[in-house]
Order: sequence, then C-alpha cells, then structure tokens
Amino acid sequence: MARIASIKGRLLYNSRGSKTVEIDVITDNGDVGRVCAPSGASVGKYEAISFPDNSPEKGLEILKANEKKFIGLDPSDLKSIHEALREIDSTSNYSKIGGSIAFSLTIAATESAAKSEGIPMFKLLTKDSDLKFPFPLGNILGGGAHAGPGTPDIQEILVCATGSKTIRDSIEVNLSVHKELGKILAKKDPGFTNGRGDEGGWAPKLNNEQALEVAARACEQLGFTLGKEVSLGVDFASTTQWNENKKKYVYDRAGFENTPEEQIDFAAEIIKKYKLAYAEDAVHEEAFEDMAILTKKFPNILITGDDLLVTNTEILKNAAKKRACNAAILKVNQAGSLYDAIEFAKEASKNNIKLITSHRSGESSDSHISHIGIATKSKMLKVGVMGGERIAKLNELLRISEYDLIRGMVEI
Ligand code: 2PG
Ligand code: MG
Repeated sequence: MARIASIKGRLLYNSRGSKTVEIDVITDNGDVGRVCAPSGASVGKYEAISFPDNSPEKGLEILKANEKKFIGLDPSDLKSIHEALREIDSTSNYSKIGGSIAFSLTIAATESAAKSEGIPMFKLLTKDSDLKFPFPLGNILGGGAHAGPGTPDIQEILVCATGSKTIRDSIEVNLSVHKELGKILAKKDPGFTNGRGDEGGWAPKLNNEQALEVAARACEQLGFTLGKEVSLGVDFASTTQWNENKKKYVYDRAGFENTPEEQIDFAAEIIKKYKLAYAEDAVHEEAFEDMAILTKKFPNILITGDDLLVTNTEILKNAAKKRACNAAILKVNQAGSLYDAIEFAKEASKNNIKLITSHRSGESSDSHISHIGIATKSKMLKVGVMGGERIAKLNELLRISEYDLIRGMVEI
C-alpha cells in the first residue's frame, strides 16, 4: 500500500486570473496527485472560507508547517487525511487553513492513491460497479455576478441534453445549442461582440425575459423540442438579488422588485413557460420554506439548492426535514474536504435528494470533478459548455468512456 511521502504547495491563478493554490501529494512510489483549487463569485454565506485572511500564501504556509501530520498516511484513506486536517483546523468553515487547501489536499491524495493502484479516480471513490454518466449541464448565457452591466439579472441559463443516450452526444448537443445561440445573438444585435461571462456562456445586453427567449429559440431552431431532446435550466442565484433590509428581491438591471411571494410566482412562471428541467436557488439562501413551496409544486423538476445548502451536511438535514428541495449542488470547495463532500452525498441519497456535482465560476483546467460526479452518482455534472477550463471536464468524461466501465447515462 502506498504512503504519502511529501506534499508540495504552490501559488497559481484561476480562470478569472485570481490567485489560487495547487497542491501535489506525492506517494512513496513517486505517484503524484495534483489539484488546483477553484473559487466562486456568488458565494454562499455558510460555505467554507477559501483562504485564511483571504491569503492563499498564508494557507500554503500553514500547510507547510503541518506537512508532517500527513506523511506516512495511506492516501486512499480519506477519513484519516480529513482527520489530520481537522487537527490543524477544527472550525466549521475552515477559516484557519482555508477550504481551498482542504479541497486540493484531499483530492490530490485521492488522485495519488488512484495512480498508485493503477485505477481511474472514480473507481477509488466508490465500490459500486453500477455506474452511469451524469448529464452535462452547461451555461449558455450568463448574467448576474458572472457577467457585466447590461446582461440579465439571472446568473445562468443552462442547457442539458436530457434526451441523449451517450455522453458524446450529450456534449455535442450542448455545444450545438451554445453555437446556435451565438449566431442568434449576433443577428439580433449588430453590436454584439461575442462577449462571454465567467463560465463561457454568452453575455449579451438582454433582460431576463429576452435572454430566456433566445435560449429557447436556439434549441428550437436546431429542431429540438424543449423538455425532450434538450431542456433548459436556470440558476437564479437569487441571493444576489435579495435585499435583507427591503425584504425584497431587487432586479437592478431589469428594474423591478419582487416580494418573496412574487419571487415564487416569478420562478414558477419561468419554470412552466420554458419547460425547465432544472431550477437552482430560485429563492435566497435562507428561504427554506419558499423553496419548499416550489419543490411541492414541481415534483418532476430538479428544484436545486446551491447557496441554500452550501454542500453542508447539517444544513442538508434541515432542508430535507423541511422538504425544501429535491436536488442539491455538490461543490467540494463549499464543503472543504472531499471527505466532507462525500458525507454530504451520502446524506443526500439517504433523503432521496438528487445530486448535481458542480464547478465554480473561477476554475482551473483540472477535471477531477468529472470523476467525483460519477462516483457520487450525480444526475448532472454542471461544468459549463465552452472555455478551456470547462471543456477539460467534458473531455475527461470522454476519456473515461474508453474504460468501458460505465453503462450509459443516468436516469434523471
Ligand atoms: C453557482 C456557481 C457555478 P459560483 O452559483 O452555481 O455556476 O457560481 O462559482 O460563482 O458560485
Ligand atoms: Mg448556483
């Protein structure tokens, strides 16, 4: 069995050009697991802190000072690595060492273990042999915290090839919708510069309604029927609009405000009109009861909590009790360590809550989350459609398909 022989951290940059950390975990066989941490722009109040005092350098220093705690551990034993990490930082949000360190270290250890065992990483994370591909879910049009002024308030309009039978077809369908939408936008606005938001979705000067209309048109022009071959999804990221003083959702760009009741109707109208398969954070991060209303109303749509749950097992238990959602985003860096995220995934399946493993808007070109999405039996893998750091995750799915270990697409 391999043992961790050394750990090396370095300062790098993410797709937004912000500083981040990368960690190598090196085994006594010389196998290297290497992971670079992503980061969010729309960040939930209760998610793990990325870096202590906002300083990646400080996180790396703390790791270096504590390297010995990890030397000699079995890199495939996530629990013991997690526990060693918790000896350094027992805070609920990893404020001492930083969630980015926890993220990179635990995933890098897992990757090094998979390499020394000569198996793909997803196989190391699950004993289950009945594995399927999650449906790629990707941003085709961005607004909110991911794009500049003039774009929609809604953060993300997403596409998912819900009718695809193979992983390659699902990727190609998403790509074709993204391309078709680009053509429509160029025709509609001669001033359109092909600008894209943080996740590679187009960033046009359109309001929410217009943006949804053109997204639907792109699917239809390709001959797809919404809700069949292709479905749209929306990440409302409603916490961005929520104004705690006014107790209203303020849509600055579109110029209107919603009371909590109006927000539920607003989201419900969009879900119905565009036959969404997926609706994320339709209300703000603490509005569990309002999410529960939508969940009850749309039992067949993935009513998904992201900022609402922040990949936190305790918050998930509470949400499950309130039946606040039927689906949950899994972002390892919201939780902190991969161990935390796997515990979250177990709790979700116990409660019949479907998982969507997700990237962050500031990403690296790594592709470990493709393995994590498969191993956690996620229904969807939210990783974008275009852009090098997004395509990296999709290409990894295609490489994984060569192993012949995965039997088709999941059932949503
Ligand atoms: C989200 C994510 C990813 P961010 O809100 O779901 O799409 O964005 O990483 O900025 O939180
Ligand atoms: Mg979100």
